[in-house]
Amino acid sequence: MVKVITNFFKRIFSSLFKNVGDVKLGFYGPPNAGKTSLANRVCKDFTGEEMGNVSKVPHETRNVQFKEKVEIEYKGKKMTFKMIDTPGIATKIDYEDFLKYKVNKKDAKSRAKEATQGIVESIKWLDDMDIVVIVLDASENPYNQVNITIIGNLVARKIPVLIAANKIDLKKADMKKIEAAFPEYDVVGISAKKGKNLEEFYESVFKLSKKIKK
Ligand SMILES: Nc1nc2c(ncn2[C@@H]2O[C@H](COP(=O)(O)OP(=O)(O)OP(=O)(O)O)[C@@H](O)[C@H]2O)c(=O)[nH]1
Ligand SMILES: [Mg+2]
Repeated sequence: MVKVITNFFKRIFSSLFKNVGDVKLGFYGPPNAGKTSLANRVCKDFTGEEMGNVSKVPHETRNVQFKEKVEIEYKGKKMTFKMIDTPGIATKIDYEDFLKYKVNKKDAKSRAKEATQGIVESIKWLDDMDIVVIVLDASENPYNQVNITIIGNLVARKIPVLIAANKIDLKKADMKKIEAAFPEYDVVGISAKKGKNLEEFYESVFKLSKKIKK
């Protein structure tokens, strides 16, 4: 009987507060930007485990992958996240692009097919996110259809967005250009690979979590 009553109150409580429980943190962005590298870095820091494979070949992540109960600590404060690493979103996938990475034709074709399905999956999961980190390569031109489409989708769904300008260790990285492209969003420059500026990243994620619509 006690259990029935507890469950009843739990149900009422969670229907009142949609975001009760762990914060669903999605990593979105174009292929090869470093989403998995960043997700791995965060996971490794706080759980000791990694999330998935990293590769210089684009579309390495072709299925949405999850890590539950990642407790991030920043300046003595703790928050628990469900992390979601997603396949890179692209407007065009051509199997021939994989051939230059010494992927054989058959594998390149199946990689292209899986990558296309992966994009559909990424978009499908968007609705489920509480907050989203858009991971961009800071050495590349930020003005492109993919970035604009992802941000537009998030704004329409009122999902708080943080832009992580990754690969700031590269000479070509241009933070000013990224900031100028997205003046109305928080932009944090990081290097997932070298572990640069992660503290600032965690601070921004905590700040972002306060913006979740109840
Ligand atoms: N120089 C540099 N390279 C990085 C950094 N972060 C990731 N990389 C490299 O960028 C490539 C792509 O990294 P991933 O983490 O697989 O990128 P992703 O966004 O998950 O890519 P998809 O799964 O294909 O969408 C790899 O070769 C990484 O080693 C960084 O901070 N600096
Ligand atoms: Mg990936």
